[in-house]
Amino acid sequence: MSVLSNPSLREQQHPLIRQLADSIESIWQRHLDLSPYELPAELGYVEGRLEGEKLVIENRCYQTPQFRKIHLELAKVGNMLDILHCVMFPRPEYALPMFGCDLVGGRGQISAAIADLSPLNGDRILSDNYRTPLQALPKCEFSQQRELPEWGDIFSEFCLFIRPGSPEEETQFLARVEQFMQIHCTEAAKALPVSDQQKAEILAAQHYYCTKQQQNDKTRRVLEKAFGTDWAENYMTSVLFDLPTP
Ligand code: BLA
Repeated sequence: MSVLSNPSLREQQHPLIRQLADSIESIWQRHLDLSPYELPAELGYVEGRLEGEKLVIENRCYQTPQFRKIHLELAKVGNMLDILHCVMFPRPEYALPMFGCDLVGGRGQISAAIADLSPLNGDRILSDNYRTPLQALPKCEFSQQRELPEWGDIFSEFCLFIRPGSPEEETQFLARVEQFMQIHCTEAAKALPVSDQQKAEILAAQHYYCTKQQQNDKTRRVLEKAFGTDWAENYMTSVLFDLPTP
């Protein structure tokens, strides 16, 4: 069962999160050949408590011919924290980057909006079929750029990490994520399987990416406080950033 068929959580989220979730799903439905993806048991819909507030997590997950897993997660902690998390994990047979997006907000304000198409090759630079259309996108202007954490060496030169300063900047961020996603779906549709050697390199790069994301202490702390250390470790390594198997 798809847990987000109950739209209640989405309707309670910050408008930017709601709009981005709707937009991501409609692009997926339009461009990709979606099949169900089973998350580990009991982890599709989760409830916990954090500092007296209810924490709710709703996951929607698919696979496609080019992606082993595409994951959209919405989470809400009372009125304190609204979260959108989205990752598209390519199958290692295809030389595609990792799309990732995280929106974190609370009390009406988004504090962190991040989106990237992160390279998954040895030299960690996007290939020209991505760089060319990404460079051709209209320039973005955001008043508050944010600094990437230490583990953020996985992100590309096109990574956006901002705190939106106005409704206009929120709209601009939304448009940019839609552009990333359009480029990505177009390229994924054209992708051909790679050699065994390149596949091994892609697998190693996916491991590196996931291992770095697992070091995000801000995500981990929210999950630990609500569900405990072991649960948080299991969730981060089996739902949010599971390593691909050869
Ligand atoms: C930051 N992520 C955060 C923050 C919180 C979370 C509370 C701090 C916000 C701020 O500094 O303003 C929490 N994010 C979560 C939780 C989940 C989540 C609980 O997804 C899921 C249940 N994170 C990702 C992906 C990317 C990402 C896919 O999941 C990027 C593609 C990035 N989140 C990311 C980065 C930061 C962040 C770079 C800032 C980290 C820092 O400043 O140390």
